This record gives sequence, structure tokens and C-alpha cells, in this order.
Amino acid sequence: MSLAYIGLGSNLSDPQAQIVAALTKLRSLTNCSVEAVSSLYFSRPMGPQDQPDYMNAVIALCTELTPIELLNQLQSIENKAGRVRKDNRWGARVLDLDILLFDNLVMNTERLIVPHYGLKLREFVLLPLAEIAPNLNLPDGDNVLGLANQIEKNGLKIHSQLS
Ligand code: 5RU
Ligand code: CA
Ligand code: CA
Repeated sequence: MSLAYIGLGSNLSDPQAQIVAALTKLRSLTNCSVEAVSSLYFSRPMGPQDQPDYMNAVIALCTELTPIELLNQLQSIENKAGRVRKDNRWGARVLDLDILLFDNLVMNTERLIVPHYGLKLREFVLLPLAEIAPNLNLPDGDNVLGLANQIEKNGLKIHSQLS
């Protein structure tokens, strides 16, 4: 069994409903169990600014899938939510599911980079992660709560609980 941390994001087509629906689908994945769920956060767009505000959350998922099998499942959920990959990289999306961490694994392949390359730079990842795993250390030894306490909040706020 492995423990993966997954980032959820949406800024189109009722973001809150998208995140809640994605959580339901993640709970129903076979050989997976959702171990922890952060609050739902309201966040300003990072990267391109000409897009709606986001909702973001992070969950801990206990799984017997390999990292690539998990990625395939996440992309299938994104696609079923109606995600269309346009040429505007980093533009608005109905659902984005990212593998943030997978045990203490470090991997860098064409399809998958773990830990997620943006993990330490994004308040909408670090704060929800620190909410559910403050004592967690990254593969490089950095502590999640320490990183979260140092990052600029950029207007990030808790929107609601996700049960
Ligand atoms: C550049 C910098 C590009 C940071 C990206 C999200 C980035 C976002 C999200 C919020 C993107 C990738 N902003 N911007 N939440 N994704 N708040 O999930 F994150 S595009
Ligand atoms: Ca992302
Ligand atoms: Ca992604």
C-alpha cells in the first residue's frame, strides 16, 4: 500500500460541484481509500491571470495502484468531467487532479514528475496539504508546515468543509 497526496482544482462549470463530484469518484476507485480531505479553498489564479478564481483542495489517498496507474485513473476522471485540453497552457479548466506526492518517491519521466514541480511554490497546494499533513516531510526533507508558514497567501481563504 502507498500513500499519495492529490491536488484538486477547478475554475469552470461550478468549481465546488466539480470538486465534490471528483471526490466521490476518487472514493469509489477500487483498491484506493481516501484517508484525509482538506477544506475547500478559494484561490486567486496563479500563472495566467485572465481566468476565473479557483477552488482547490488536497486529499490523502491510500492506494495499491502504481503511480502511472493512478495517473491514468486521475486523467480518466478529468476527461469524464469534460476537460478539454486547449492550446492555452495553464488556462481555465473544469477539473485538474495532480499527484503531489507518492510515498517518498522521486520520479521524473515524460508523463509524470513526482513530487509535483509546483508543490513548494503554490499556496493553494501547501496550505491544504499542511491542514491534513502538517508533520509530513518531502523527499528532500523539507517540512510541509514549515513551507506553508513561509509562503505568500495571495488571498487564499477557506471556503467550506468537504466532509
Ligand atoms: C504558473 C504558476 C502556472 C502557478 C500554474 C491553478 C500555476 C492556478 C490552480 C490557482 C493554475 C498552473 N491557480 N493556476 N489554482 N492552476 N489558484 O489550481 F499553478 S495553472
Ligand atoms: Ca495543477
Ligand atoms: Ca494537472
